[in-house]
Amino acid sequence: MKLANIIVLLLVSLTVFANSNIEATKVSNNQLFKVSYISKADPIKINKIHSWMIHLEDMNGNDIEDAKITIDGGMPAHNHGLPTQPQITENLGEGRYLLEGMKFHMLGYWTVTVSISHGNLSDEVTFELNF
Ligand SMILES: [Cu+2]
Repeated sequence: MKLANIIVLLLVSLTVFANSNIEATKVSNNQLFKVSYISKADPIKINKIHSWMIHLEDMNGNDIEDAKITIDGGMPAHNHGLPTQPQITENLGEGRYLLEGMKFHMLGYWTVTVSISHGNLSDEVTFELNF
């Protein structure tokens, strides 16, 4: 492969990697829920408050409509949490929830943990973001 092609491929992969903070889907730690988020800000800018939409499904693909969701997170390497206290402010129906108050105030590796309780089930999932 020509060097130029390799460089183009690298740039494309880097772009994809950089955009990967915008959305993600993961199964919760105990395999109870499938959890997705989409950032309403694209790209997510450092120090800028923005919203996410969270989507919840059970493992059969049914929307979960009346869950309680709390958010925690931070930078493990720096031993600090999120600079804000993001909250679910609206149940949007069809398993979607509006999460307001997201903010990342420095470059680096962040985790965002979504804790879910629904009926007598609770579980959590941790998303990883790199800025
Ligand atoms: Cu930090």
